[in-house]
Amino acid sequence: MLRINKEVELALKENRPVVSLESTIISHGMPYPKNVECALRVEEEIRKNGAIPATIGIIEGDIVIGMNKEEIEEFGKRKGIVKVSRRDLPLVCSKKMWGATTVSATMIASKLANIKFFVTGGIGGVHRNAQETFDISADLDELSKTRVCVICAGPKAILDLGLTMEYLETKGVPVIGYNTSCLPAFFTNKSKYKVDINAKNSEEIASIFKEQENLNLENGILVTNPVDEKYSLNEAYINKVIDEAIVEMNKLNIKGKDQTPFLLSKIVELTNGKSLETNIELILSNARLGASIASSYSKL
Ligand code: PSU
Ligand code: MN
Repeated sequence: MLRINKEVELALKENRPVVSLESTIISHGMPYPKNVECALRVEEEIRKNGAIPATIGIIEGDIVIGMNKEEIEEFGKRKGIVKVSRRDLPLVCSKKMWGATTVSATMIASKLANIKFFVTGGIGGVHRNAQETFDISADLDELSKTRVCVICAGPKAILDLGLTMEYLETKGVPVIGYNTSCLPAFFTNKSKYKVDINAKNSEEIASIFKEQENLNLENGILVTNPVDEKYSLNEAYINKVIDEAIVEMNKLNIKGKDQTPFLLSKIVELTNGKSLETNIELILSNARLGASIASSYSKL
């Protein structure tokens, strides 16, 4: 069921730093060919910073830990790859299908393979108007039960950031800011919400995760890394774009797991590709931080 590539397997055996990556971002988060280019650059960045990358996806029912270049290319192009969260895992695996793993499914796969650090762009969260729709990403519940350190650029402003923070608090998930006291919001490097702790370097974050293990707390922790000021979009501008995209989504009656992919591609369209550039830069930055936390951890 798990197919771990040799390089990753050896690194794990020798306690060298390994960082996992998701595949929904490739199949449903960005257009081709930028998605493939980005996925390969992220892997390169992780290597340059001293860790081994392991991009995770499901191929004909096998959970692949550490896809090769050809497989990543296929995830970027192939039509009909299912977006897989926790609830979809047994279905896609038993039917021997192809599946792109979201944050929740990638956390589960990482834990199964004993990978402790996972880099992504943004996590899912509590959607705006969730009071009526009940739309809360499975990513948040996964963080409450699977001990993996997830490095992201914060929840996107397509979500309700305040409710997302409340939910994480209820579920016992610590939210760490990397050199920031306020929660970054993906396309923008700040928001009006506070993180639980401002960590100054990767050693500090590695030791928080170590403590989580020592205390035998089963849940994950969330590291939020603000996008570089140079690529951070203007808050008023991006919020206007997001509002417009949400109106369009409701008009088309798009529901459930199709909402996030729709909003992401609509935002790329409405910003003439500007949001995509920011998206790529923030993932690269998260990759550098993730590799550095994983390296610090292996020295503890
Ligand atoms: N945020 C992004 N890009 C993405 C996603 C989130 O900036 O591609 C993906 C991740 O895989 C995340 C998923 O786990 O969307 C959340 O989907 P939903 O909102 O349906 O739970
Ligand atoms: Mn949802």
